[in-house]
Amino acid sequence: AQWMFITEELKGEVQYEYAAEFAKRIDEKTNGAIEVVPYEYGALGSEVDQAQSLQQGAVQLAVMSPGFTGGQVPDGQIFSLHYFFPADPEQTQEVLTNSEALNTDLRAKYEEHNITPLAFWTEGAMAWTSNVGIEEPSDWEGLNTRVQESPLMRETYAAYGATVQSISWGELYTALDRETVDAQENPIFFINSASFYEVQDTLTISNHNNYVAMTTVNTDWYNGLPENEKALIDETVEEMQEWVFEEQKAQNEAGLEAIKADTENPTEIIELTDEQIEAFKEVALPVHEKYRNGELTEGVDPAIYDKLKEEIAEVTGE
Ligand code: 6CS
Repeated sequence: AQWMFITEELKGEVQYEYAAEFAKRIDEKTNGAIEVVPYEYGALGSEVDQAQSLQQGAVQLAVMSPGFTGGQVPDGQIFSLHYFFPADPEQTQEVLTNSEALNTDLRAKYEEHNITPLAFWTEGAMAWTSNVGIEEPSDWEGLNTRVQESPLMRETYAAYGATVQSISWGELYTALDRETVDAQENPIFFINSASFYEVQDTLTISNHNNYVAMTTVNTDWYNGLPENEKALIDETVEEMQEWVFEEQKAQNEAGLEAIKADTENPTEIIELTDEQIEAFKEVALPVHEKYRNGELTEGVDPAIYDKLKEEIAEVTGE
């Protein structure tokens, strides 16, 4: 058999390397009987096109960012709330791996759209880049920032005074360079590998949330597999949770060093102090309740929010 596995990133980047490692493990476990073929971003269109390919069964597996299906699965937007998940990435990963709200309840919401998320994992803490040096909420005023296809992201940045634009990451470098977009958010490894820092003067280590990706399969295809093949997929996805955590950690650390070392494209690195983070939280936290109550985007299930919030509190002990 041959299974297609699409990703939203390029060779060397976390999502693609995940698919390549998954392919290697399946090959070893089946002595080559099942071949998994990883695809880079762009091979099958934009991230939004890719989500459709998975839903329609044109491909069997995909690494997908919930931000690109924010309109279809409103509850998937929960990952883009600012300062909701634990600040510590290990704790965030613990929640992502074990949460019932995510792995059972949110999974069911995606399955209504023929997408089965088998696992949720972080690609690292998000950082902001801009030319103005974002240090306090009011620095966002008048900035047009790039986000994924998630209505909540619009509301979150609106609370800081910014406007947003949804484009594919493949168009982002040029948009920043031409200043049709002023700012963007991504984990540091990606800011380095996609070279966004070359066309931005400042990088703010804000830790406002974690980039979350999902390992997904086409629901109909997966449900139709023989039990042993389903088990093979499940077991491999589970094993890879630890692998991908280490992979993103190493890539994010190396990415920060590479940005600092590029003296031809100097970037001012701003690390927010606890006090500065508090100022962002003051604006961001009221957005959580509004999201939960469905005031910002329609169709959100408050029970998922409530359960996840409790699960987070159990992990952080707060
Ligand atoms: O900014 C984005 O849209 C892209 N960022 C990452 C880290 N992965 C893929 C995604 O499309």
